[in-house]
Amino acid sequence: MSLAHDQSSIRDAAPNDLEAFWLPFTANRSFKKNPRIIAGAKDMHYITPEGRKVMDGTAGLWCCNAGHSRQPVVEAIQKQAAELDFAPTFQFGHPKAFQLASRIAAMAPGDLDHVFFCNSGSEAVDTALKIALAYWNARGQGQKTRLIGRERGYHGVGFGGISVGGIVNNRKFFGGLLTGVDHLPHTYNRAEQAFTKGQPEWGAHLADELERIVQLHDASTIAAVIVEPMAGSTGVLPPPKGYLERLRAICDKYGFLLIFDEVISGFGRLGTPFAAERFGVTPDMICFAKAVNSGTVPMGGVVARKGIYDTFMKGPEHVIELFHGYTYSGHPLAAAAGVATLDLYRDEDLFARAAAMEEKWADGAMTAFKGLPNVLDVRTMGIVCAIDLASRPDAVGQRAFEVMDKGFRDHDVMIRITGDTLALSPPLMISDDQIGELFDKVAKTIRAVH
Ligand code: PXG
Repeated sequence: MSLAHDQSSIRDAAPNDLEAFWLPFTANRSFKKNPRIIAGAKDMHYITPEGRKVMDGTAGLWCCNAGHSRQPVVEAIQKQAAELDFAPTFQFGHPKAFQLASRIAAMAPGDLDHVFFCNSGSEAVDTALKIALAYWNARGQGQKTRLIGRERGYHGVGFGGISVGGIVNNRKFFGGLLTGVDHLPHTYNRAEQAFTKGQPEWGAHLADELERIVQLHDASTIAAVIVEPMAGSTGVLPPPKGYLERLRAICDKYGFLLIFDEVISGFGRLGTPFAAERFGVTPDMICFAKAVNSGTVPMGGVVARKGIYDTFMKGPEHVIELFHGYTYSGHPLAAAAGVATLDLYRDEDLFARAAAMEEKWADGAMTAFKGLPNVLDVRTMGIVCAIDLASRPDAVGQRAFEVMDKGFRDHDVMIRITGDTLALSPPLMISDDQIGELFDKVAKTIRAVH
């Protein structure tokens, strides 16, 4: 291509044309007719191109737990870009990735001591599933290949993640998926659980469905069970009291690896570094992403127990132990942002702060939303709240969509939706007053949509 041609194609490209970008998980045609554009962010707010401040009720997409464009994180990324932009982590290494791995391992419970980096939650899930399969192989039990997920589970959009996931629309258009997958039932029952703060009393027995799956397939074929300790994306489903403990006990009884997908629940969202700690249940692997660096640079990872890592560290020392990894595993910018973000979480004591705010958050949410028109249920856990709205008979999801849209345009608040459920999960730096302001804005918006 000649330079002249090059320049003319640059000139021909219309500035800010919305057509070329195919937006993910978005109604593209509707968006492009009437877009919601964000041009800036600081602390608790997004800023529109016209300079309007919109309160971030969702920490982006459950990412920005430290708040937006925080100075220490910004500076760490700038400094890292100038000092070392990229270095491979295949057969080489750089200090920030080691530093961040050590920090995350120290935060993780028990002997979850080893961190494998990737670039998203989806890759974290695929990585954990592959480690599980390779682990049994390395132990001479290669027949253990079956993976157990859960209905209404969200584990990203890779083929592994949608196979063990349980969201119908994320699965039904994409063919046969992985074979040898089965699913536990989800844990939500409105009649038993509506308007619960924290963990519902009802539902621990649903973990026993794993026993039924064992009867069907035999324990010798099952490699791992993967669940979100608190299902997030599917509408916020806190685990029933005793449920995760039972799941752990059944996995131990039969020798299955238990994987917690903490892509949403990690890094303080539930008031502890990981939800595993809050619930007192230690899995064999934890998937993380998003808030590891407050959403600033794409990063995900898997924390694995020492016994899993050690299983691979055998044989001749020059041979690669796990044939898996991504070009950007432990990318310097993501890792530097991670170290600076973990410093910020520590220095501002943001996880303990979230734990201390939880009661006020839960009480405030119930007061603000229970009894509003069309509200069928309100659930809270940590600094998370879900509000189920009644679906319009002819248009599932439309009422929540209108709340999200109107919230952004008329009430200066960003709300996340899934189906007809609204989800709130603001940055953990939110103040008491801002909690009141957020609930006020959301309640006003719900009232404004019929
Ligand atoms: N696991 C879990 C539990 C997640 O919540 C992923 C894996 C995939 O992460 P990536 O980085 O590949 O997107 C997620 C992502 C929502 C929402 O509105 C949630 C997610 C992503 C987008 C929207 O609830 N979670």
